[in-house]
Amino acid sequence: MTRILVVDDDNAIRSAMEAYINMDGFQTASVASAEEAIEHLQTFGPVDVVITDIMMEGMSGLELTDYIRNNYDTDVIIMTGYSAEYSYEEAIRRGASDILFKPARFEEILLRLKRVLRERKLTHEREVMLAKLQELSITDELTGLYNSRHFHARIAKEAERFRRNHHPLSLLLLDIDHFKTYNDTYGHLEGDQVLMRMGDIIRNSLRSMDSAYRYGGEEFTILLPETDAEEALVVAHRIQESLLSAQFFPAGTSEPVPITVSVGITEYMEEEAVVTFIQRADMAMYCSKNNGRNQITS
Ligand code: GH3
Ligand code: MG
Ligand code: MG
Ligand code: MG
Repeated sequence: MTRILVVDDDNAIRSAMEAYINMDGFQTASVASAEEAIEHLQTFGPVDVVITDIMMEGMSGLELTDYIRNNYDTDVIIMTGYSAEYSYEEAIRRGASDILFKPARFEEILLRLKRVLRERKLTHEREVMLAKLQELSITDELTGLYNSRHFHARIAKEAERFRRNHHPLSLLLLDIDHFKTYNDTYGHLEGDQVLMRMGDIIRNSLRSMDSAYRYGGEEFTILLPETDAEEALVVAHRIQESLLSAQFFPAGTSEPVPITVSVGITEYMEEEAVVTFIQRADMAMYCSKNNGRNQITS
C-alpha cells in the first residue's frame, strides 16, 4: 500500500486532494500544518510521499522538507502558489522530488505523483540490487564465508587501524590436512561438503569482531582484532574441538572420517608490511604441518 500525506493549510484544497488521491492502492491522509505532519509521521510511521504546501502558518513547507529528508526515506512534492522560478530551485535543492504550481489540475498532480513513485520504486530496486552485488563480491559461494578479495581489503584496514591505536591484531591461518587424499578417496563433491561444514564450524567459533575468509581452496583465514596470540589460540582450540566432534560420513562409509586442520597464529608487528604478516602466519601453519599436522603453532 502506497502511503501519501497531504499538507496544506487550505481546507478546501486539502480535502479535495485527499479525496482525489485516495484511490486503489493509495492510502492518503491529510493535515493542516507542517507541525501536524511531523506529529502524524511520528504517530503513524513513515509515508512514501508527502505533498506539501510551501506557505503555511508556523513551519514552512521547505522547512518540513528539510525535516523529512533528514529523518525519513520519504519523497516530498512541494506545492506552491508562487510561480517564481526560485521556488522550484529552492525546493529541488532542499531535496524535493518535484514541484507543483497551484492551481494544479488533479490530472497533473496524479501524473507527477505517479512519476515520483515510479522513480522511488526504481531507486529502491537499484539499492537492493547494489547491496546484493556488494555482498556477492565479497562472499565465497561454497562456504558463505568472506572471500580472499575481501580478506586483502580487510587486513589492510586492520593494519592501518593498528598503526593508529596499537591494539593487538591476530591472524589465524588454517589448512585442512591431507585434503587431496579425502577428495581422491571420496570424490570432489564430498570434499565440498567438508568445506561447507568447515565454514559453519569456523563461523560458530568466532566472536562478534572476528571475520573469517576462505583464503584458498582448503585454506581459511580469520582476522581477530583486539586479540593477542594467546587469545587467538583459544579460538583455534575451539575450532579444533568442533572438528573433533563433527562427524564426517562421506557416502559409502560406515565409520566417520576424521578431518583435522593445521593452524598458524601470528600477531601483527609494528611497521611491518601486510604480506610479511600473512607470510608469518603461513610459516607458522607449515610448522604445524611439519610437526605432524592437526597442530596449532603460534
Ligand atoms: P596437506 O595436509 O599438506 O595440506 O595436504 P593437502 O592434500 O590438503 O594439500 P594439497 O595442497 O596437496 O591439496 C589441497 C587439496 O585441496 C587439493 C584440491 O583437490 C583440494 N581442493 C582445493 N579446493 C577445493 C574445492 O573447492 N573443493 C574440493 N572438494 N577440494 C578442493
Ligand atoms: Mg498555504
Ligand atoms: Mg593448502
Ligand atoms: Mg591442505
